[in-house]
Amino acid sequence: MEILANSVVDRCSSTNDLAKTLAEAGYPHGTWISARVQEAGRGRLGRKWNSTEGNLFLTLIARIKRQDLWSWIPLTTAVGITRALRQTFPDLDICVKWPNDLLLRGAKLGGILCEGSSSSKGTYILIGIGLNCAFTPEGLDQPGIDLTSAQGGKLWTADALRMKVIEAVLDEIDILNLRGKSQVLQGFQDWSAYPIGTRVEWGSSAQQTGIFTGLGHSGELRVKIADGQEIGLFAEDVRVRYSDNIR
Ligand code: BT5
Repeated sequence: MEILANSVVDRCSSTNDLAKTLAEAGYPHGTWISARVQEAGRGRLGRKWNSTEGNLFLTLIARIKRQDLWSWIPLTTAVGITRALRQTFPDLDICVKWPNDLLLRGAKLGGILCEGSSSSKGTYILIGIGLNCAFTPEGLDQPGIDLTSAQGGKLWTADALRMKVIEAVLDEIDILNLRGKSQVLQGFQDWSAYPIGTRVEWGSSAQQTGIFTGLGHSGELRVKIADGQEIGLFAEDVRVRYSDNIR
């Protein structure tokens, strides 16, 4: 099947799979592909992404020369989308939950799945974005939310928001490339779902807990653990210890 770059297909397994085909064919930075339905939408660590029609499913190809910036792409994407959504929906207190979640009222509004690869056509990162525009899927194993219901019912579709999201992410990556991490760090500081000083936990054991102290050079979450030592978390699922800490 030929895939038309920068287009919306009716259905596919995952837009990250279609984007991979495009990236392997040499398509440049900024190329995107979106689908109305994903039959095997995925999250991180083998989890599923509910992908029924109405919400946004989108993947962008990023080709970034500076390797030291690659690990910042998930957070840069989250900050860029948050910036755009806050402009469009000034009454909604949309937050970034490190490293890849968009939250609203403590519930999941969107998620980001970045997958990197390298081939004869160069190195690229696939930035997969799922955003609940029109409705919240039923049967999620954690609280979810969508823009339409959060806004009081005026229908917001994927079609209305797709180009805003694409432009916002590409702009934020441009600024990262040109000026470094300061804008992403500022966005994260302003919109993080929990502030520095919050007690967080990760992994399956309640003993894996510490105090969030900031972000490290690679965008990792720095936490101070029981013995006073500071460690970095790179891809763990971090939970806030007390739910009243979440904005
Ligand atoms: C993510 O994973 O949050 C990344 C999701 C990325 C989805 C996009 S859609 C376009 C592109 N193509 C793909 O195949 N994927 C990307 P993670 O942090 O692992 O969160 C997954 C968890 O979120 C699930 O286990 C559920 O608990 C929850 N979840 C699933 N679907 C959801 C939805 N539509 N809204 C809110 N939460 C959801």
